[in-house]
Amino acid sequence: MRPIVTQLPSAQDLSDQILHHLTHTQGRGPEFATIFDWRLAISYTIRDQIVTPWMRNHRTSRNQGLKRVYYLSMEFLIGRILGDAIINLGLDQQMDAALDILDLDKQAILGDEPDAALGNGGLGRLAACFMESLSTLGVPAYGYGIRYEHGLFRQRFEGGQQVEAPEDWLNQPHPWEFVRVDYSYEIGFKGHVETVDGRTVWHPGESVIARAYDTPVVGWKGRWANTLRLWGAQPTNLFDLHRFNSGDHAEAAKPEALARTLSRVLYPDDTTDSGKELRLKQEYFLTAAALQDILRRYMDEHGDDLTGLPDKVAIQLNDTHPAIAGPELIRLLMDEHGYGFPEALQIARATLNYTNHTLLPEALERWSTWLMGRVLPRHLQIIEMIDAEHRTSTRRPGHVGILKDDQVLMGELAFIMANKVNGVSALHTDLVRSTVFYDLNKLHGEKIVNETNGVAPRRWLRMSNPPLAKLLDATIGTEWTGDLDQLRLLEPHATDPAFLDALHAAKRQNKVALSQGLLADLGLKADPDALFDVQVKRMHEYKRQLLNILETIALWHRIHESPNGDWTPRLKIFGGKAAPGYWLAKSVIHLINDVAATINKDPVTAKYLQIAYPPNYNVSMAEKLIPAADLSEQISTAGKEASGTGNMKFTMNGALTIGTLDGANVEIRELVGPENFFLFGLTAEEAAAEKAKPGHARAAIEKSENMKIALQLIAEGRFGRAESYFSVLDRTWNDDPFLVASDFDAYFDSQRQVDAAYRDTRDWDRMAVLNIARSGYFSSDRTIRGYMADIWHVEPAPGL
Ligand code: Z16
Repeated sequence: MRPIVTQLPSAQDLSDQILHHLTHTQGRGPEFATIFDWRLAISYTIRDQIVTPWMRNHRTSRNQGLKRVYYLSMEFLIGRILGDAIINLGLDQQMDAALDILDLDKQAILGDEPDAALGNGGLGRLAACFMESLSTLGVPAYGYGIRYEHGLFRQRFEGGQQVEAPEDWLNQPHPWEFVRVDYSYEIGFKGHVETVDGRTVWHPGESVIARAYDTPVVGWKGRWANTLRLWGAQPTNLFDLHRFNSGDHAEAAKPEALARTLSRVLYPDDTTDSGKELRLKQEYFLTAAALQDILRRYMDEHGDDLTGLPDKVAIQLNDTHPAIAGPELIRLLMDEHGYGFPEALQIARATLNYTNHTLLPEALERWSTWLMGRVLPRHLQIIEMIDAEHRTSTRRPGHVGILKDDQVLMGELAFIMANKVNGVSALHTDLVRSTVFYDLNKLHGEKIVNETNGVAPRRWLRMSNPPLAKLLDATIGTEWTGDLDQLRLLEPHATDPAFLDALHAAKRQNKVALSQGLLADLGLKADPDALFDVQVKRMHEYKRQLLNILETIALWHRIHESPNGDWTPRLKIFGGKAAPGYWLAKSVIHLINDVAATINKDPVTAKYLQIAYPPNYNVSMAEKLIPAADLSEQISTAGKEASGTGNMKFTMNGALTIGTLDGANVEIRELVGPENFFLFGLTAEEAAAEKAKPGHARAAIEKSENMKIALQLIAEGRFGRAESYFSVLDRTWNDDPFLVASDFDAYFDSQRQVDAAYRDTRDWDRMAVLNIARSGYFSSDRTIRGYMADIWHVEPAPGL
């Protein structure tokens, strides 16, 4: 294979192309063009460049009959595309020059793009990073998801409380997608099952069309691009003219109504199962469309014999959400292609794999057999067959299975149907083996493997942190972008004063930029030399934003006691959304905002302590906050956070971590060195034991002066009416399932060590260098190589 030489366009070429698209695609002359018109013209220009590696993929993969990876996910949290595509194509300098020629402001153009927020948090963003790494590594792959018209809701605060508004990213042309009217599949629901001449036929009672919308995802250096194929629902027949004419207008519109709701909105629950019929339909819609597409492509390329499927197809189920893939693949093999059950089962099992992302019981999907039987009657039959086969083959009747108490356990289904099952960090995988899948692990120990998460360094370092990227390029060359282990080359510079000064300056530049944003958006005057302490993630009790805000209150109180003390100035930054029905998480948001309002206007503590909670945390905001952070808050109750991926982004960008031994924090700490990490709190084992002690919360609060003070100030109404947070206070005193009280003093003390460490700027910066230098392991390129070797058994395309 010839090495890939890509001809990069010059600045002049780009500016010509942009003007061409502005006039011919966008239909606007430059003198009338808005920012939006220019952004579209620029996006089409960049998209043109991606088409080359995209076609290379299609030709090579098909002509050479390569094995492909299929990543099935209900969420892809992409964020903005343009900036990332420019970086990956290596066109940043040329584009800057082109924009100079056209006299356009790059930040304004990039900032005009709405986030594609088709995900809740970590799981969706992981899928997006994986798509990018699959392209960077040149692995033939498709991502399959749903083209939600409305992504994750937008968050506002009113009186300090979260208010949700619909997100509307498709209310304007989306320049990155190609609609494929020729790839449309009918998806059935409900109806009844019939057996004719020994062959089972499902007659769905209703159906929709899944239509493909393709977005190319380009990898580093523009060598390869894969497809993210999102399904949009279309009505099977636009409407029933006959019914309409006879006056039954509502009945005539029914098929359209189902189609319009199916891909309308992303469920906003992070790590909780909503259990709604529409959600089950969405899951089946994605899965059934993907499997039809996969089988069609396989038969096009390799003929009708589907026994060879596992040699050419590896399917990854992102959590249990697409776990109906097991029964659906068996159904297609049996009912549509005539295979017997044992053979269908064997083919499906050799093709499917399952990633577990949580141990929280409320997140493990279960569907009542009643609902499953009504929405997917044929699938319920097949689930019963899989369950029966599992119980007989393991010769432990009555033992662990898929059907239990009239419910279908989707975790068990996914496990039993998978060739490999993986956890997402070393600790999490151990806990998967010893807790949720304890019994299944005893039966199939070889199935479970670990693949510690990672993040894409192109987006999360090169694109989002230009000052640091520039310094890295100047110090260790540019190869780190595609080979993050090369960050190791920084280690010798950890003792070089000139380098430490430069690193400090890069961080400060990001902090100044963020401060300007906070001033404009929140009216908050931040001191760029204060310690920027950041906790950004979904609001959830187990993530313990409550611990953070209680510590803030206690600190505020202590500063008041000795206002002339030697305090280390700090800006506490929070960001994150609560699921709309999660009342406790919402009252923590309310509390943080009320505490911020009080503390920020306190002249006594003003120079030492401020709080910022910008609303509507999303991928674009993360790209601004993470590079400006000094301290990364990773303080979940040990054993609850499966991995975390924000933790990795902070480390890579030179923030130090204050954290518990949870998820990937464990591996981060080992790699960066325990002396460069602020550890506190109970271990997963200790936490489980502590929780089992009756009265643990009250006992721990009584022992902690600082915690008592914080709770008392809230109860006194110092931040707002105490009734607003009654449920939070009550739960903390009487139940405290996530052990805020038990870990409080350890956290408070650890924060004081942070204060002291930050005052030694040289040494802090030295630790920051070591964090960056040792973070290479957390590239999603490394993660994907792990999946390739342990799970998928695929190779990059020849020459890549
Ligand atoms: C999610 O974001 C995660 C788990 C889950 O079951 C559902 C959703 Cl929407 C997260 C985990 O909480 C986090 O620890 C992990 O890093 C992330 O998935 C990616 O694995």
